[in-house]
Amino acid sequence: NSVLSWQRTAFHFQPEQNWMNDPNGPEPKRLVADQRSDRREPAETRRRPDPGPLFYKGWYHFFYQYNPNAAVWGDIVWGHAVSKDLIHWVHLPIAMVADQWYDANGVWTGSATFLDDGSLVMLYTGSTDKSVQVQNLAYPEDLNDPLLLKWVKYSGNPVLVPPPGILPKDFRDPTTAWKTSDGKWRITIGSKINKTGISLVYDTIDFKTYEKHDTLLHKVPNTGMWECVDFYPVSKTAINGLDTSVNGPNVKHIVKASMDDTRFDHYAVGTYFDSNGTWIPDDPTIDVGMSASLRYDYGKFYASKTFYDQNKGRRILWSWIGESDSEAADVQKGWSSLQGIPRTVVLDTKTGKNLVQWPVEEIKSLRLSSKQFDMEVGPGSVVPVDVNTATQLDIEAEFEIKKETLDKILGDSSVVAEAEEFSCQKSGGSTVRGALGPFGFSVLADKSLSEQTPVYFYVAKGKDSKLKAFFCTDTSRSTFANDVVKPIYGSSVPVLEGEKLTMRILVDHSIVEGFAQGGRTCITSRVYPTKAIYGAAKLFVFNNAIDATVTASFKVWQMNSAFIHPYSEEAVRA
Ligand code: DQQ
Repeated sequence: NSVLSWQRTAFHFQPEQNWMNDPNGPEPKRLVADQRSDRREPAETRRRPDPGPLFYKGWYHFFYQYNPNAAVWGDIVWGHAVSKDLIHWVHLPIAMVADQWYDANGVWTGSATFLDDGSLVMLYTGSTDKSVQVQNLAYPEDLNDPLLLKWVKYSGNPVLVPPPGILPKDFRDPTTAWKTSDGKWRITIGSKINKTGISLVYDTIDFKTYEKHDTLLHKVPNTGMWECVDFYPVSKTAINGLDTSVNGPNVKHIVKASMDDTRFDHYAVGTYFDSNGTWIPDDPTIDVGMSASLRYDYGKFYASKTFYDQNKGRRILWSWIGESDSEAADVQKGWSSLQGIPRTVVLDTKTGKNLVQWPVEEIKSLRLSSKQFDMEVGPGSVVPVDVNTATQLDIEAEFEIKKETLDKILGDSSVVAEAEEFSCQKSGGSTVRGALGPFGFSVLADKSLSEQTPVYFYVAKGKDSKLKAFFCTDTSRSTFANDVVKPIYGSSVPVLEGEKLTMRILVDHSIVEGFAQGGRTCITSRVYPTKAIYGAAKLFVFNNAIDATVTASFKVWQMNSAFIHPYSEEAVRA
């Protein structure tokens, strides 16, 4: 029906049909059936051109967890596609299928590593004929083939089996390898012991035999199974990305784990010790997976993986974005899940404490006509933004609260500080009014706003009398459909002295990606309007503050669709 067909995206990567999950070099996991509202799987990758996606002989390669037979998780193989620019894609034949005893129950998530001679190895998790998780080695059959169409599985597989003390179903998703100072390769693999999430470490010379460390890369109690661990360096000073083996005094290291229990991707910034392969967080109170710790994204976003793009000297983050509707709806649509727009990821050199993520620059090639708007939005107002259809948009906006109001609220000791009490999830969504917010955009709204998805800032006074900002997306009124999970998402976002409040929003049919303050806090949501579709989808700017007038300055681009072609000789002719 036309409501369901409208939901298919126009510039996000999706297989032609059926189920997709983790970017691979990613890996697999349990069955859909025992998965609550949560039909998702993660993945990861890294180092040189990392797996997951990787750049090889002029093409970006994207491998992903794929079910060729249905729009639900199961029968997992490695889907494969190539692109020149991370935006337009050509689907390729399946790269690896479950044809060996050591991957009979699925070719799960893995990662690629570029060796010194420019060749490539892939390590992936196989779920064996007995559902034991083991690590396997594969490599391209023909390194002269820029499309890397054929993959050969090493005859000595599996190369790693669960070590003593690790349960057979808790050993998966090998990372991209990085170099140790004595010239060996090192990988880490997520697991758990009781309720403690851990990351095991192995050294290898040839990817066939491995030496296990007695120490772990890291562990955090009460976080459960760590899936799709990612580990990579970021520069403290430069805005370029770093290849996975880079280390030195100006380098911090990120540990990311996809938390199987909560289905969130958590990371922390810390220090890596090459001598023994361990890592410690800069701030132990926000360690990986702790409730106060950082997340790549506060919406729907899991099993992500980074890779170093040697073509442009940047690190890119890919993520599996699952559905928030029902499995029955997915079966009816014939597809489930998509990949987020790839993001460049760097350390926030201004705060030194968090990453910043931003859609890859290539996305700008899809921008069509634009319109600039500059307006004052008074307390309690909703203003339609005249942009014709609003189903494929890129919005960049700056907001400023009138200085008089701000000074009055922050300076008046009788105005109670409320920021410490606020949370996007628990404080009631975009209709709850405070002195200084919420304000932002309602996307995918129908004319009467009976369906709408507000993406907004909430700003409040903190106990130190300074302004604190939150970035939220409220999907609670996004659809009349009753088979959809409709959370209010979000988190705090650092706003530094002299900075305006800025946001960027990408809208593509059923996905909305929001980036606040240059990508310090990000929220991806899936929305399934029933009325605000096709020409009836509108954009509004709103200000629900009680006291503050805000100045809104923003530009809205209509976005073109990407070409995502079936495989043919012609489609891959460079
Ligand atoms: N997905 C893969 C696993 C991984 C999980 C299976 C994460 O390797 O742990 O499809 O989503």
